[in-house]
Amino acid sequence: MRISDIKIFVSCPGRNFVTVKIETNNGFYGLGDATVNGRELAVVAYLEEHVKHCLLGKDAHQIEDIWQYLYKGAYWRRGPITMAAIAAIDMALWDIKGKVAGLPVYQLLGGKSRHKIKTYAHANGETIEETLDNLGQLIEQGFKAVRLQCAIPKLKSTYGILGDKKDYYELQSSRPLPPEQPWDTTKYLNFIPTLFKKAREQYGMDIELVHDVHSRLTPIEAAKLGKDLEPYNLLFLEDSVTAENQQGYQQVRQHTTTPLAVGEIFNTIWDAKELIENQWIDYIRMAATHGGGITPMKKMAEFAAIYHVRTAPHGAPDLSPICHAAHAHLNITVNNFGIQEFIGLGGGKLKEVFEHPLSLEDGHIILADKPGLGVDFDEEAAQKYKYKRSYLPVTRLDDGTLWNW
Ligand code: GCO
Ligand code: MG
Repeated sequence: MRISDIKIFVSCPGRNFVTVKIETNNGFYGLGDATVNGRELAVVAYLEEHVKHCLLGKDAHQIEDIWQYLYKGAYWRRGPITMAAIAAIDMALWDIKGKVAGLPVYQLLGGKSRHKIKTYAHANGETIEETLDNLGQLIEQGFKAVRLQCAIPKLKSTYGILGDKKDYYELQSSRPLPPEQPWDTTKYLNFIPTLFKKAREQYGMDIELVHDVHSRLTPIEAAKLGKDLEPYNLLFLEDSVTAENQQGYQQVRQHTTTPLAVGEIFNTIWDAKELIENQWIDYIRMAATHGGGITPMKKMAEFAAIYHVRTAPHGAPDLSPICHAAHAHLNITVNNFGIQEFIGLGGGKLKEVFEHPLSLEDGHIILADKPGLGVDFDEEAAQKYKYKRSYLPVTRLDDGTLWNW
């Protein structure tokens, strides 16, 4: 079974997605997600100019060898653009293998370890009251875990808050340049424990709670926040510190029993190696699209299992339904699955373009049995929604210093 064509689509059904379709000479096709939010066309160029031509004519069954060929064979390893391109090829090849076998991908990965996938939803708001009202609604809908983000009083805007935007908070396509947002660590650290205190007072201890710091703190500040949040028993504190220097997490870990999660921008297992083998974290959040595909995600989960680290894949809406489906197949099979971030199944334009096998029941994702990944992509519908240049925001301190967004 030979790779006969590789097509790359860029569309914007609500937000930009890069979709890869691999076709074979015996009539099969597979789909992959190559979206890097705000840098989409760089991945397209990598795929068009440097990947596609190397793969035409290759045996589509050779998933491991093709992965190594693209990773080791380029000499230039790692990086978000390269790894998203490799990821999309890898997902598409697993999709094809599943279709050829007539089996869902999770069967090829080892079968089911569970029958449903626990998720955490997002509650956010301009005030504590609004955030907690939203939390209450999610509890009523059946969610067992919820992430809380609330606007910081006296800061003009805060990460994770919708504000007056109708679309999800990171889609900035109406603006030509990255929007700038302010940051103030003191105001933030003084405020967040109150949000969680009130959440526990109102809803008790059973609902599992998450918070995303979005890499705004230094290790010792994160350690303090972790300690301050201990009475409110978080499921995990996400991205409390940037992780280029993995040792930063050692410092956070030494001071607090609040569980720690990190990894949504990681590209390979090497980004998490020290974090995992030193047991400085509890959840690894790598995504199939940004972490090089299904092949390395399975290896990473097995490596993490040895060190009591569970998986909690990134689930933002800038990952396409193909990536969400890939996560579902991994989540259903790996023994050390923890939880899946969940921000909706996508309606409207997204539904017109992508058909997927996921549904939500009582705060859990249910994965329908379909051959391959179970996703379909409507090329004609996708063409209606043209790519729009779009950027993530940047953050500055009061004196103008550039900070982590
Ligand atoms: C999350 C993430 C996202 C990212 C986004 C960037 O935990 O879901 O932090 O919200 O900011 O995916 O493109
Ligand atoms: Mg995050």
